[in-house]
Amino acid sequence: MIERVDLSSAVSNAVCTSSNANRCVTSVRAASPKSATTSNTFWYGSLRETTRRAAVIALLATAGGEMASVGAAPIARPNIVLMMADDMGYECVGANGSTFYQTPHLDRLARSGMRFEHCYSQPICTPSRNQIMTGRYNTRNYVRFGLLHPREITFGNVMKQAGYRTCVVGKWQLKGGVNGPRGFGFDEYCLWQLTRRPTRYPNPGLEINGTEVDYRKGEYGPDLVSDYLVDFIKRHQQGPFFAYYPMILPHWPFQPTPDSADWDPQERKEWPRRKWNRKHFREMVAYADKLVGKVDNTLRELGIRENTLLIFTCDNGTYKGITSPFRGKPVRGGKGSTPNAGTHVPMIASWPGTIPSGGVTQDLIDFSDLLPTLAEAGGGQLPTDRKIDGRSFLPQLKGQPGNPRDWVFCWYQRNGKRDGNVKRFARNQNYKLYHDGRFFHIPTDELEKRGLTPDQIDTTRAAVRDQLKAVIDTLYAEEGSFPYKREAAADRSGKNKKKKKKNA
Ligand SMILES: [Ca+2]
Repeated sequence: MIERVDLSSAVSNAVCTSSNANRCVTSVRAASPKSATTSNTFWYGSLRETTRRAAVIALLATAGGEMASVGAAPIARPNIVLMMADDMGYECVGANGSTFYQTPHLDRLARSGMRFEHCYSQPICTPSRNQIMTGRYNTRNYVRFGLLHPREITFGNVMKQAGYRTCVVGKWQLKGGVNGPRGFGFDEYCLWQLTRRPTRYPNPGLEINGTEVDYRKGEYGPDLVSDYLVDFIKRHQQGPFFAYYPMILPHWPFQPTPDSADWDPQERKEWPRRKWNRKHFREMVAYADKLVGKVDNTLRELGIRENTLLIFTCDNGTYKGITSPFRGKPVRGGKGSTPNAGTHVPMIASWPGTIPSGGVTQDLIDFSDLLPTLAEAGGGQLPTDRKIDGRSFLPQLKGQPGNPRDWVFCWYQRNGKRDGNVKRFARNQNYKLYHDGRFFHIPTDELEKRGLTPDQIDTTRAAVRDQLKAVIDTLYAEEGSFPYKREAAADRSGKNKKKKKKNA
């Protein structure tokens, strides 16, 4: 049943602000509880599970001994905005060396803050989102594509417990039903692909705080979710607030943005693959950058920029059909694969007055590090009933040596099957070792075509290989404690099968 609802109460006024009221929504309905759970109540969306999980988190928050304080010294609590583009590899940012893509706002953030040359994501969306939100390697909590297990605790939960107002806007794709984002600690949300999968760019369908909203007047999805974020920031400018912005751009379908010469506000469909091209991808990267600038400028205009830690990264490498000129050579996108083209991503952090300007660091970062870093910045506490793999890099942001990593780790299997096709590797800035023994010197073999032969492995390289092997062995030994075996098995037997949707 479709329930007509009053926009003023059901949808945040961000949807119909004075600036966009003339192109406001044309169709709104409350998301039905059925659409939240469909055939998959075993997994998520069940009231019982949500209640049980909330109780666990509340218990963790009140049982002092159960939680570990991350930061010992009193700290000023900054606002935090974490932006994560979708499918935009390291080679797509001007500050990283691109002259092909136009990213003036990101370049300005890099100049005002710190740029990371060795940040590594997972090869594809859901694995990265699981890891960045929970601070845990996929080996511990990854069930399958398109799902974050409801018993996981995210940086949303941690920051909310720390007293932050929390919001998530952009792309979700982690199931959970209308209550999912709130269960993961977010007070508010404006998302694409929560309980359904409509189009995302021109005339999109979104879900806003439990309400499905369909747009039909030429609106652009990335504008709408960033409008919501700007409004959230304005409403909570007294802080502290935490906003997680997993951006919709510049993921396929590659088609015109409102800034493109061929923009068509009447377009209702996602363009088919045969029409995708690099020109539009390039324009989408520029638009993503523009939205980064929109958030940055909002913080400036409100006078809270110096009290806000702003981080930009990306969930995985560029789509494989896009080859970009970069530092004098062509770089083919490698989304879905483990070499640099799939996992080497941009990261820029800006916090004027706290992060020294113009810094470039070689320190290793992986996606498990975000949660402890945000927790330390905000005085949050990490759950102690589970292993958190990340390491805070807040000291480095403050210009201190900190405790940088010697390695990063990746456990990757898109469908979650714990079989012989799982890829595991550990790496540092220059060397990368896979579980099967393949060992690469990345600066001379970025595509991982050759591998080091025994005669190329001197004592120095052998020591590195031994160190990386110890990392893999340790984490491999812990795989048996994966807590969601029963659910994963049921999922694969078809018990929890949901109708197939287009993979996005
Ligand atoms: Ca992605």
